[in-house]
Amino acid sequence: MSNTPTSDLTLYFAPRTRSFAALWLLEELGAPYQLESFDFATGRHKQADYLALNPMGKVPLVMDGETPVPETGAMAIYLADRFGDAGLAPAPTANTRAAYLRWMFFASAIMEPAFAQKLFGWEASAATVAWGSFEQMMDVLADGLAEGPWLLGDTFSAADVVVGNNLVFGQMIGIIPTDGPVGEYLARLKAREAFQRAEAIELREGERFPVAAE
Ligand SMILES: N[C@@H](CCC(=O)N[C@@H](CS)C(=O)NCC(=O)O)C(=O)O
Repeated sequence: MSNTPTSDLTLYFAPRTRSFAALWLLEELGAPYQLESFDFATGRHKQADYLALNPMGKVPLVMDGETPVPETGAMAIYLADRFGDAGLAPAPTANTRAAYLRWMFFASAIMEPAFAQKLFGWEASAATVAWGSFEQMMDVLADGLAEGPWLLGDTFSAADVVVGNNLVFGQMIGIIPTDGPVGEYLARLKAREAFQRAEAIELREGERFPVAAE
C-alpha cells in the first residue's frame, strides 16, 4: 500500500536564498506543490500573517495545508517522512536512520555557524563553540564522504539535499572548493535531474525579481 498521502503543499520562496533547499527537495520527492515566490524587497516575509506562520520571518517556509513547517532541517525531515515512497528518508528502525539524522543536524548546527565564522572572520575557541571550526567541519564532512557517493553510502537521502544546499551556497561565496571529496560530491549533486529542475525554476524566478541595482 502506498504511504504517499494526498497533500496541499505551498512553498514560500525567494530567489537566491536558502529556500532553494526546499525547492530542490520537493523536486526530488516528486511532491505536488504551489510556489509562492516573492522578492524580499516587498517585505512579504515580515508581514503579520507570515510571522504568525514563521516567527523568524525567513524563508523557506512550507505549508502543509494549515500546518507551517519552517526551518530547513525540520522541513526536510518532515517532508521526506511524509512522502516516504520517494525513499529519501530511512525508516525509524533502519540502521542508517541515526546517520541520516546526524547529517541533518550537522547542516544546521555545525555547517551554518562554521560558514558564518569563516565568512566574517570570527575568532572562537574550537573546543568551546558547538561547531568546532570551519576546518574541522570540512574534514569531518570529507571523511563522511569517503565511502560515497552519498552521505549514507549508496543511498541518496534528504540529508544530501540539506547538506548539499549549504555547499551550493558555500561555493557561491568562495569558501567551498570545486575539487577534493567535498567539491566532487557537490558536482554529483548538481548533476541530479531534480537539482537541475530546481535550478531552472530558481533562474526563472530570479529573472522575475532581479537583484536591485546599487
Ligand atoms: N534557520 C533558517 C534560516 C533561513 C534563512 O536564513 N533564510 C534567509 C534567506 S537565506 C532569510 O529568509 N532572510 C530574510 C530575513 O531574515 O529578513 C532555516 O534553516 O530555514
